[in-house]
Amino acid sequence: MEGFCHHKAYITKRQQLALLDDLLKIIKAAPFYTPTMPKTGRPFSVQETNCGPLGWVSDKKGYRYQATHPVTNAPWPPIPKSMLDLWQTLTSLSQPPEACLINHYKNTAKMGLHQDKDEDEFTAPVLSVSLGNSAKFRLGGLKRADKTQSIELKSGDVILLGGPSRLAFHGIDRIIKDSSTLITDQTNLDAGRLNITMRRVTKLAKV
Ligand code: MD3
Ligand code: FE
Repeated sequence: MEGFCHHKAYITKRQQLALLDDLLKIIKAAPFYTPTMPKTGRPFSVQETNCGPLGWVSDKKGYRYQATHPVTNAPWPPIPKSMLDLWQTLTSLSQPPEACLINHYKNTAKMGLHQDKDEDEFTAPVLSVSLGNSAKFRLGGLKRADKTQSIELKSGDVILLGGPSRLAFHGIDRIIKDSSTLITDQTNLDAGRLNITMRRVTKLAKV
């Protein structure tokens, strides 16, 4: 798919440990919550939290971006410098990401095929970092029925979804248990996998 770029093993083990440390601090300030599906109220199998000026949330009322945690009502913590640096290096955009969504997958969690369309700006790419156990990621086309491919995302991989791929259907089929030792029980994260995505939500200013 045009605009899709997979940087395998982009983040070193040391950087992954440092990033995990940053994330654990964020999770202390903004604990994971279990989002629910709009209308049905069915819980996601993934737990989520955010950092940055805006966070993506889902509940019975719908999907949206908001400045505060839906359970604690506190403002989201700031995006760590390591993540902002990664955005700057890989996107070359002068304007920072506004949302940084943190997804936690237990080994049995998955995410159905969907498009990310809740933003007002689609010219900026989405940047995603994988930590912990590997995932079978599915990437399709612009229509749900388009052909899909399966891609393994490992700890330290970074993917960029720019151009047409920004609106591609995608999902997580499954997590591969015991495929990484990065996230241990002492992190209170039940092993599993973390995925961190940064996005532009509002329109980029004309510079
Ligand atoms: C392709 N996350 O947070 S990351 C999501 O692993 C999401 O947690 C998955 O889908 C995860 O919305 C997949 C890779 C990813 C993220 C955003 C995309 C792929 C994307 C946006 C557009 C197209
Ligand atoms: Fe998505």
